Amino acid sequence: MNGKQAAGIQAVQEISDGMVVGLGTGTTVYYFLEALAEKVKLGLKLTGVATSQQTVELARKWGIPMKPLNSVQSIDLTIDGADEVSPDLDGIKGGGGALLYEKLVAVASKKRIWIVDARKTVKQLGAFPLPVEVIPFSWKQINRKLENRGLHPVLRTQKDGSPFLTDARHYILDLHLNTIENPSALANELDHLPGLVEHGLFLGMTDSVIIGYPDGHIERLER
Ligand code: DER
Repeated sequence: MNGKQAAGIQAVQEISDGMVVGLGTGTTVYYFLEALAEKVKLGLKLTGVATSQQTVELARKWGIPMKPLNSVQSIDLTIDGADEVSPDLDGIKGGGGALLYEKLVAVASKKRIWIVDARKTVKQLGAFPLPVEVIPFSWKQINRKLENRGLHPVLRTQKDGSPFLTDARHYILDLHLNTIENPSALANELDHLPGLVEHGLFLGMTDSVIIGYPDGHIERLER
């Protein structure tokens, strides 16, 4: 077992019959979905709301019932991964390219839990490049603005060198910042940049974090 698997399996304990559950995206969530599917096979009733096509395909393969976000009134609990988690449970997300739909599902959720392995916990955010999702139509203008602000943007590309496309068909610029002194000030600045659709600073957007370790033991942080 690895830390991601331990965290993913542990998170299934949070799901009870009849819940509407936000299904995050990424390799840790993969283990959560795999374990959740076993409970569905044993009769657990739930409605999943996926945060990416990648998650839709996994949930469909494993028989987890789903509805689109627009078809549910609210979400009881969202389980998602994260790329970095700070001591005050702020985080950087978007490493998997799903940050826009993840944030929309997160803000529609009564409760949110992140599942991570121990490597994701940091003293200060920023070592992981901060993803920002931008509209292709004006990405070069936005890239220049971010460069002029000293935020070191790099266009995320696929193996063939073409721009990575999100499920919403946007581009992603990864900001290589090393450290982020004031996450809320940076989030506020990015929120007001025309053409920048969303960023990977998830501040105050989780209630708990389940940390998994390779020996299978679990730590849990509460807001
Ligand atoms: O894109 C995201 O925010 C995903 O949740 C992802 O980056 C989580 O990371 P993982 O694949 O290591 O679980």
